[in-house]
Amino acid sequence: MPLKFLHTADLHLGMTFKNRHYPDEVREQLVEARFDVLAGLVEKAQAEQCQLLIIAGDLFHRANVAPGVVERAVEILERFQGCVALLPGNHDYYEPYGAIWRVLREKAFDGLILLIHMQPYPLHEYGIEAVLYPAPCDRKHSPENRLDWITGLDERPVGRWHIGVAHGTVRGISPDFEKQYFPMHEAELVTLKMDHWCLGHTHVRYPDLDHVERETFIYSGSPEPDGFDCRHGGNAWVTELDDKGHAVSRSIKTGRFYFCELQRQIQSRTDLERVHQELISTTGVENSLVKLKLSGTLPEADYETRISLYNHIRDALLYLEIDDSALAIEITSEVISSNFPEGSFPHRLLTRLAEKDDREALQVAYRLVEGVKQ
Ligand SMILES: [Mn+2]
Repeated sequence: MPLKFLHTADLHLGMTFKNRHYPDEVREQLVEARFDVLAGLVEKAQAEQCQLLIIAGDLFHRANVAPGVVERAVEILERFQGCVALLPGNHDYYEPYGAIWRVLREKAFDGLILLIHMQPYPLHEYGIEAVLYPAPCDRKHSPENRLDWITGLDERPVGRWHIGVAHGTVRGISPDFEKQYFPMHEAELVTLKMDHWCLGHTHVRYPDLDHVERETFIYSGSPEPDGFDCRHGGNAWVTELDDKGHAVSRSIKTGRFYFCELQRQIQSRTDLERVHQELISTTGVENSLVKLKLSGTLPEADYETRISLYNHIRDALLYLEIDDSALAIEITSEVISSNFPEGSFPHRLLTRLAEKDDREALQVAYRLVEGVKQ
């Protein structure tokens, strides 16, 4: 019988989303979504009949997250009728007397395995013929990973499957310019001869495919997007290891919210309405958080009333941030005449550019003379 497990990481429970000016009700939804996705993962693992649920670090956002957050997580995880293996990541790193790990030890249920020590964790007593080899984080940053103990191991416990669980970056795959996130090398992971490596830290799945086979390591990515640098719908892996130790992983969609950044150039109210149409025809628009950058021009009257159009777009979305600093009033002969006396240098210059229909030069020149006027 193959071994089947669900692999996730980077849920960041306890994240408060105070980094942006989200309205309170949006912020609350983002906070709650992290607990909901954990509950969803447990349900999916159950429905897929997984024997094991592996969380490869950063289940919690901070090492000093409120005890209530940890208790809620345990209550959700306890619903899973298999084993839960939990690795400390660099956000929820292991400290023997740290809030998270103290509460977890106190509230632990049978089947919750805290991968806190650099030692093999055989799962035979849970009816699983696998051995887990963790690389637990014990601080926020480290230039060295926690894999050495595996190399130095004299003998491995008997087991049909040997699975590594690590949190940190892999050179060339996840950005770590200052080499402070427990950096690993793919070659190192290969040398350690595991049947499979479940990694956490990078919030985007790797490989970015729906189906992968016999990869040395895979990152689950975050199951629920948490910001504008996380442009996917949230994923997790359901992995099967066959009797020969060959791994096949299937990506499952897990998230609710979707963050996206758009840039649009507009020249009329119709163009802006088209952006609105484009957004509302996207599925899941009500759960979308959008950063929209507008450039181009609008006729004066539309420019003056653009905010009501923005609000119209905003109503369809969960959250909208608009940057229209590159959007300007369209310069027409009326605009020129109402701002500059006829015969003046600016009037003559702008009128000539308007006649040549050189929109870009006209906008630049208008901005310049307006600047001088002030
Ligand atoms: Mn991390």
